[in-house]
Amino acid sequence: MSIEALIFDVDGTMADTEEAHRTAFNLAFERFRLGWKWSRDDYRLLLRTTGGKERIAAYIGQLELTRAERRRLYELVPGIHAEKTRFYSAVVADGAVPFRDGIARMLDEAISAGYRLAIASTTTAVNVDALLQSNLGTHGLEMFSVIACGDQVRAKKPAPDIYRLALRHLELPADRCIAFEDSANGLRAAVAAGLWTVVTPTFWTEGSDFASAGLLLPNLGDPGSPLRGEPGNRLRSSAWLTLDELTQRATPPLAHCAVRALYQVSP
Ligand code: XBP
Ligand code: MG
Repeated sequence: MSIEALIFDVDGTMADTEEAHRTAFNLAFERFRLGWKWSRDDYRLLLRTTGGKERIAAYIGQLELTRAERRRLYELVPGIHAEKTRFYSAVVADGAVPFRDGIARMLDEAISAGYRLAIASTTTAVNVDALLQSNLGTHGLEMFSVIACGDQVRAKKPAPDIYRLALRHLELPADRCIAFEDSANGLRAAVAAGLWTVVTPTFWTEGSDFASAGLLLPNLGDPGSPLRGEPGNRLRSSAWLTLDELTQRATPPLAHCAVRALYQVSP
């Protein structure tokens, strides 16, 4: 099967965004005078819940509160999250959050080779727009055939729904696509949707269970920022992940497919 599309997660994968998210959450909590402040350690644990609204609700769920107070706070979640999104998207729109090493290069290589690009993210749509436009320019969104994100699906990662939605809009089977992720939740979602997945963890997700990843790297690397110990440690051809090596790795060897097909044909 030949690869036809690359599907990117956003937060942590395309850019290391979670410190900006954490800061935006804390600014929103201040604005609502809640007395909450998420430390880096708090946030690393809270990131196990995907989706900002769901993360705030999970935090409220673990506080010692009266039933009435808990209900009052739950009702505030959409407003708190909207304020957080205003803070976050403004910071990103100002260009404060650059793409990770290798992302811009991989996008360009894929487009030049005639592959289609897609997004499958848990984050809010306005955040995706801000990040793509600040890093790729006003036409940045046009590089992507499909942008599946945020509340377009009810069940967020690790559920496969957002990846299945992206595949449906691409009108491609999973084995014609490759996913890029940074977290255990994201990897589980992509693998459950049948996708071969490259994982590039960040500080917020390193040390998680990435056993089902097709390839695990610190980042995609670039000629200007080669990966230490490559080629040889994990990569075969260069000190950065090239589109050629990526697609060779994601496509099982033809012989293997042929033998398997023969086996399935013969009774
Ligand atoms: C990561 C998430 C998001 C962000 C915060 O999304 O789980 O919730 O942490 O963004 P992904 P929102 O890795 O799938 O891109 O507050 O907009 O949810
Ligand atoms: Mg992510």
